[in-house]
Amino acid sequence: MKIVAVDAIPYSIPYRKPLRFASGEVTAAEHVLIRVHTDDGIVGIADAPPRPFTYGETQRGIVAVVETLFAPAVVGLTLTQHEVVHSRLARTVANPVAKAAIDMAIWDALGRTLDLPVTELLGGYTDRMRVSHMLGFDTPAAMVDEATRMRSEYGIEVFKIKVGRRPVSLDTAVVRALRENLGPDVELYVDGNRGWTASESARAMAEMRDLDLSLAEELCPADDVLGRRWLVSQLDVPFVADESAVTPAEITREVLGGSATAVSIKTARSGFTGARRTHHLCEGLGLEVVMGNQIDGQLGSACTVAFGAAFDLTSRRAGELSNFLDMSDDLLTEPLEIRDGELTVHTGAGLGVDIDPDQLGRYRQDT
Ligand code: MUC
Ligand code: MG
Repeated sequence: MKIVAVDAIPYSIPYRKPLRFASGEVTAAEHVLIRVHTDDGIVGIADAPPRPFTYGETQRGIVAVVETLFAPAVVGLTLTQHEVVHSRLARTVANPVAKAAIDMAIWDALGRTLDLPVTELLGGYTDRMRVSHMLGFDTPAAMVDEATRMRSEYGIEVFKIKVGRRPVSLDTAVVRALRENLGPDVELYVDGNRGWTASESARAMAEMRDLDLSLAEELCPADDVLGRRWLVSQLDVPFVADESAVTPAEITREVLGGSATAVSIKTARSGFTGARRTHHLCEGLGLEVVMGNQIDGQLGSACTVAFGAAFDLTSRRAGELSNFLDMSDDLLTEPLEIRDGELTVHTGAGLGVDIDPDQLGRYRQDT
């Protein structure tokens, strides 16, 4: 049960179709595979997807910080010392994605050691989640086509629409076209990645009042403190804090300050230990929660569904679990499958998924 080594392996897999949004775009999954080795010969895995435009972490930076700082901090600990790992890594204020992947690979190694699924160790509430698909910037017709295909091929009935462009009518036209073409029964919500000002957001939300949106996420920057409070106070849907509130302390500040009324939990930047803290805080505060997507591949999505399915609160809403469908390939031996709009947690030990060594050999960038 003792950690003896941590590897950080950079790899790159192209996207079939780039994902564009107000704060950036992703054309390839340039991620880092984290492997935690134990003295029993167990190997736990997790994925670190750098999002430089949001948190400043890069692929090379993640490899470097894991090798020089975080691996030495956890080697020698046992797999059950989640709180020691958390406190040692938390000395570093930034690098949420690198820290999260180490935490989740340790949980995977623990599950494999005990021959139990991580989702059961975390909470074991259910075995599946409904899926929400994230639609990146495009024309109204292309976004309607994509949503229609996701609905007919995978049964997905929930869509998060990226907004935050100027003029706001570029986006409001998309949302209107989606509602008109998909009908009243699909769930639609919007995510601005801080692209609009508070007043542009207010204008756009007023223009879309008849479109039955269920949530609005990060429409304007949290640092526009009074503007955002003013915006949130006039909305009739929950306002989701995503990149503005990563830690429990940030969530507390945003919510008590009136700048958010719901929270996106992303295992890719919180790990399981941090996400569990966030879940408990949200439950205590009575906040709605969305399991978010950090533009994850299949390994990252396996982590999100393992955590989301573990609790009542996190499994109520559809989780953002489908962006791996836009990748040209992936690393797992058995692909994740979305059926009838749901993703089921793999039932094996740990995360229940394994890396295909040939696939890793093909896409890794360090050999
Ligand atoms: C999201 O919900 O914002 C886009 C940028 C990022 O960090 O995550 C994605 C999705
Ligand atoms: Mg977001």
